[in-house]
Amino acid sequence: MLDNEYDSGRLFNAPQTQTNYSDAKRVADAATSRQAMTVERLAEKVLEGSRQHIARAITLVESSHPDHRRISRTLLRILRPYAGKAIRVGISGVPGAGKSTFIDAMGRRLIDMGHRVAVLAIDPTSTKTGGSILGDRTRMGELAASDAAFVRPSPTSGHLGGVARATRESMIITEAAGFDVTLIETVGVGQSEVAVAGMVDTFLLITLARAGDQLQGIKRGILEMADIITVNKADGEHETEARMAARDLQVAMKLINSDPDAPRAQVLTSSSVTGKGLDELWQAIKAHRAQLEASGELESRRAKQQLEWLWALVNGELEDAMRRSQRVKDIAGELEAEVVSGELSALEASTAIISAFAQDIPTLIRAETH
Ligand SMILES: Nc1nc2c(ncn2[C@@H]2O[C@H](COP(=O)(O)OP(=O)(O)O)[C@@H](O)[C@H]2O)c(=O)[nH]1
Ligand SMILES: [Mg+2]
Repeated sequence: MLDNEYDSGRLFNAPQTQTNYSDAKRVADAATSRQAMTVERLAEKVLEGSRQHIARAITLVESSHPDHRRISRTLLRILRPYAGKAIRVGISGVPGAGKSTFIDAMGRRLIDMGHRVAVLAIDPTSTKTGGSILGDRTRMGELAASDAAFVRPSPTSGHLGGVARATRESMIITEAAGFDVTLIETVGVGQSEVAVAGMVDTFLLITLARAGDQLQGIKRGILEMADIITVNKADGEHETEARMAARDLQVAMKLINSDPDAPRAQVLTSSSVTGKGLDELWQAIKAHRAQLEASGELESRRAKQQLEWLWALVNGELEDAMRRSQRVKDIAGELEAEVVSGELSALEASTAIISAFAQDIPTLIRAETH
């Protein structure tokens, strides 16, 4: 089965070209500080649950270097049959809603119950701010210290497509390594939610009661995606307020969904500080998963996710190839100017760009199709 020179070759050879400096450097650093090993050996170590090798495998799938992508594909092909059994939960909510604190509190609870918890993130903004990673490190300190948890900050390789791919593939790795709950935190600003919804079984929205926060800043689309909603920080003087907000939101959910037959999201309250409501929330997540399994929807949901993912990959690859195309680069500036001045219609210009791109395709996509 493993017939490719890269498959049985050694990992982390120095990249010949550095298409993405930071990615290439990370893996190259890994090469100098660690012994090279074959992809089969790496997969074995991941399956044994070696934390060091799980981290190394994730670094590999985060890389966008074509050589690393090829090795990643082999690694994932070996690991995929061992993945897929975990409970996958996406966690969304506006910044400050308490996602990271919740994951820390819930994660520790799940570990006490005997689960092994992987925490991943999709945060395409983390490249710019770096803030959320630092925040998560301190907020999830206790959880991260546990042997039964694996906490990995969002990859910072740039655009959402790349970040989402890395997170999805990291999930295969942690699941194959025996982590039976995957919690994926997202930033709560839109597109990354869609990406997370495309890879989890249960989508949990964390919201707040105060000052109309529960609807402000949350796009209707995100509410529609939610399987479960919790009004968080239901503690101290805000507990009653949170309960009332949850009741209102439960009523509002009836009106929000554009599909009247779609199951309505359950609305609960929770506090990561007192721990109140966390058990109920986990029960709701488990019940949702059980219902998906019983109705056969889990399989169809995951199949649909795979198909959406397939076309996202095709689109992403085409877009990347388009950006690399020299022929497109050569004519784009002039065409843009002509469209702006009115000499050329956008339709004519797009035809010219696509024709130029079509001539370049055979060389641009070669690396991905062997
Ligand atoms: N009172 C209260 N504060 C909380 C709770 N959860 C989080 N916080 C606080 O809210 C702030 C934002 O939390 P964080 O987990 O970083 O939010 P995130 O941006 O959604 O990940 C922090 O100061 C937390 O200490 C909670 O359940 N109750
Ligand atoms: Mg956070």
